[in-house]
Amino acid sequence: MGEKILLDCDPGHDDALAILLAAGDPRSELLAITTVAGNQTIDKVTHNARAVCTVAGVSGVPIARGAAAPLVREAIIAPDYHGESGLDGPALPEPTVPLDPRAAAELIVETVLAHEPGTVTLVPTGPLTNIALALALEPRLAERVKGVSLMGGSYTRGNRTPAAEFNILADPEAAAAVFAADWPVTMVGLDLTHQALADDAFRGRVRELGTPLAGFVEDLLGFFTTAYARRGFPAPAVHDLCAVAAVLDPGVLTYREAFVTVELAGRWTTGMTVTDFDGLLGRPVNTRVAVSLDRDRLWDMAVAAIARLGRPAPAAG
Ligand code: PIR
Ligand code: CA
Repeated sequence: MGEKILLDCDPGHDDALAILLAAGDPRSELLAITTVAGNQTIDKVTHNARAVCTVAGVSGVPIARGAAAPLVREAIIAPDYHGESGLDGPALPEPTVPLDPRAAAELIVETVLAHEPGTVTLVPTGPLTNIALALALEPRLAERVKGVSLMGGSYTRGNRTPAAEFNILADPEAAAAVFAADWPVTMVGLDLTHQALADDAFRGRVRELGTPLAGFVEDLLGFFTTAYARRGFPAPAVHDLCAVAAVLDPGVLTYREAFVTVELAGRWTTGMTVTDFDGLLGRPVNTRVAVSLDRDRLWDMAVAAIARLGRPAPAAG
C-alpha cells in the first residue's frame, strides 16, 4: 500500500482539497480524519469533513471530532476566508458517513500504535491542538510516527498578523510543543503555499472532469477565489493540499533545514515561526522547511485524485 496518512484538519476550502488528495491519490492510504476548531467551530468543521467525504464517496475512513478550543488561549476563526459554514460556496449534503465516537487525540494515538513503527505520517492542516494533546496522552507517539507534515507558519510574513500564520497563531502553545518534540517535522508554510494559487487553468481542468465532485470543487474554489480577491490575490492559495502532496510525492516540493520555534510572548509577534536557516541561535536543526513548489506536479496529482474519486466504483466481479 501507499503512504499511511492521518489527516487532522479544520475544513476549510483548502482542507477539503487536502481530504480529496489524501483519499484519492493512488500513493495514499488514508487511515483517519480528525477535526479541530480553526477556520470555524468544531461542530461546523466536523460536519464539513463528513460532508466532503459524503460528496466524494469516501467511506470506511474513521472521522473523529477533536478539540473545540486551543490549549490555553481564546479560539479564533476565519469566516472572512471560509464563510459562516467554514465551507461556503457549494451546497453541502447531509453527511451519510458516521462520526467515530472517539476523541481525535485518542484516535490519533490508537491509529499510530496500531501500525508498524515509522509508517504513519501525521498531516495537520489546522491549529495543532489535537496533535499536542495526542503527544501529551502518549509521549511515545514521537518515536512511533514516520513524521509530521504540517501546513502552518512561514519564514517571511504571516496572514493573520504581519508575523503569524493563522494555524500557528490559533494555538501557539500547541505548535511550540509540536516543533519541540523529537520527531521529523516538515513545515509547509505560507512561503510555499502562496506559490499554490488555484488559477483558472487548474479550475478549468477540474471543471472538464464533469463529475458532481468536480462541480463541488469548482463551487468551493469559486467562493475561495472571491475571498482571496478581496486581499488582492489573483487566485486562492490552496495551502493544505501542499502538506498532503509533500507526503505522497518526494519531488513536488524542495526544502531547506532549519531550527524552528514558535514565539509565545511577543508583543506583536506571538505565533511567529522563528526560522533559523543559518544556525544563528546555535540550536540543532528540527525542521525541514518547504521553500519551492513544482506547480504542474501539484495540479496533476490534484486533478487525478478528483477524477479518481468522482467516477463510479468499478462493478464487483
Ligand atoms: C486561515 C486559513 C486560510 C486563510 C486565512 N486567511 C486564514 C486556513 C487554511 O485552511 C490553512 O490551513 C491555513 N489556515 C492558512 O493560514
Ligand atoms: Ca486548514
